[in-house]
Amino acid sequence: MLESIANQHLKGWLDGVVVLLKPDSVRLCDGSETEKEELTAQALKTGELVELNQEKLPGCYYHRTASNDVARTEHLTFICTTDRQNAGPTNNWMSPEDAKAKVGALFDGAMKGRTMYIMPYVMGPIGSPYAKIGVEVTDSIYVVLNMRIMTRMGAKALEMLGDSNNFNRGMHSKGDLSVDRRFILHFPEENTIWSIGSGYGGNVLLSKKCLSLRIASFLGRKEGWLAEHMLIVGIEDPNGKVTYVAAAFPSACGKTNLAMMVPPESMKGYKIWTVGDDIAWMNIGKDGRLYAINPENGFFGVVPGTNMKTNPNAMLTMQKNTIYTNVVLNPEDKTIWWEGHDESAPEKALDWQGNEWMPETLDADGKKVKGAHPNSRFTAPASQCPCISPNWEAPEGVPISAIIFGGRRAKTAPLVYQSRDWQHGVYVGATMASERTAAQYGKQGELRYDPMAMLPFCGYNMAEYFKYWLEFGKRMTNPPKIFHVNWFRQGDGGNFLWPGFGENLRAIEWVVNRCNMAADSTKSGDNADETSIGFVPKASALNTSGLEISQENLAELLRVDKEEWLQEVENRNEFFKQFGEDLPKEIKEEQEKLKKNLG
Ligand code: SAT
Ligand code: MN
Repeated sequence: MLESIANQHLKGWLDGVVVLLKPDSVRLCDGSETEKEELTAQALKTGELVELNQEKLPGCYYHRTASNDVARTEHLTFICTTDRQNAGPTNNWMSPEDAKAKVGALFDGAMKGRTMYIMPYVMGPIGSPYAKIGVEVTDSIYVVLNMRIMTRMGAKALEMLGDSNNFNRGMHSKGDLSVDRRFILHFPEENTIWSIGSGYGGNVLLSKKCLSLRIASFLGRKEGWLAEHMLIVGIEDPNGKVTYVAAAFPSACGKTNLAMMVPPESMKGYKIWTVGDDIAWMNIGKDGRLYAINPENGFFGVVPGTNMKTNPNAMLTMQKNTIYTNVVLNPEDKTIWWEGHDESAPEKALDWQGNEWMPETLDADGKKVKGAHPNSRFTAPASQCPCISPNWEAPEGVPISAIIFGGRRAKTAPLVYQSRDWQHGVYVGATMASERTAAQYGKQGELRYDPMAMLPFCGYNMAEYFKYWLEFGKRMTNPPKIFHVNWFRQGDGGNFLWPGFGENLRAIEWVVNRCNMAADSTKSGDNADETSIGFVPKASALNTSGLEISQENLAELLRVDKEEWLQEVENRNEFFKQFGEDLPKEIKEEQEKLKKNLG
């Protein structure tokens, strides 16, 4: 089998992998339809997949993970750099030697009695100068079928690789699916990933968080580009002008919804074009602007809460050729359901663990048992999205006019504001946070800082990452403007002040106007006020036509409260302490400036 592989670097690596993993057989995936049908048939036979109703959901299948294996396991995720310092205070670290000894022993013979699938894949549009190649081996058909959707997988990747040695080496085995023997290891210096003991998306689709963020952020710094946890979206105004923005949010802040947003009725003529919903690779173009590609080929999105009101485009994307993981299965007519679905729950079904479930099922505490796991997912081809951008596969990417950072903050952060310049913008990204309210789990007001939404995904020392961002800005003659948004500000009674969803386009419209204004947008102009935290829209500059919102609520949404912000500065100080002397002086400068501005 391996004899057919012409690339000697690849063959050499695979020879070693086979000796270690000892699979019964080996299959090189070509990405063809025939291969998909064969593997699907096998997975149906073993129960790894369940065929869904092919009339209602053509090409759709259902999968359940082990019940201890339903999300990324950050505490079992390691950055294995030679020098511990290079992983930084926010990552788990193991030395490459220790990691290979310890986890190599788990890989030894892990594929006995199993088939090893070899998947060459491309991240980024085929032929793009910014695309990267990876090869993942796995013993899971579910992983192969997901990777077919999430990446450009198969013969075309081998073709693009040619005889180059420049590819990511990814080794995955389900192992015995025990949490005690689960590890997700990154060796950035060797462009290598090892993952064992899991069958869940982010741990095993090595193209996604492992390669496209952790390894790519490391490579990006070395090679002069950015790998970011950002959606990419084009906003077409009524004149047909399209402005592209990239946006980073921590989880549960509506990234996929924003990427596929439907403009409100009253904003006629606006169109939203999705380029990506999770990851952006960004390079500086010849014109000194920043260009973004979406390295992925599909969406791996959260399902609960998705319906025709919250995200019709996501709903339409997942009507065919989709793999559903850990939702409710109606065994009668082979359809699926989840909490927040448009239709009412089936009267009797199987929950995400395969147990009999009814909508009224209560747990020991008398609470309703959820049928779908809160982190249940759909995997669907990006090309099926009704609002996919005609430029989503442009080899050079799309030009980014604005970078938007966002968090979930009940107080403090206004609906939208603009940083004064790149350095201030990096500070705004570095101090991104989400706050819990009493209605949610955790302590009220408890803040979790998540710089650029990259805390779990930065493949090197985060203090160095801040430095790299600061320096990167100086290389662009025409850098994007940097903004911050908060859709979640609350009034004193705990009510949301902003309606969210499609109406968020009103804040985005202000962002776009700030980017495209003829006057110098490093000044306040007539659509913004300069405040201690940056430029905040004048209430009159936000388009509120067709929106029911009181002047008081609007004023509250845009208010910068001195006391809240002084407290915020204190909290940021606490968070930054872990970086010690490594924290760039520019970040300290911005922190001091903010404090001074607040008086
Ligand atoms: O499972 S993934 O890590 O890919 C999804 C997510 O958490 O964003
Ligand atoms: Mn993500």
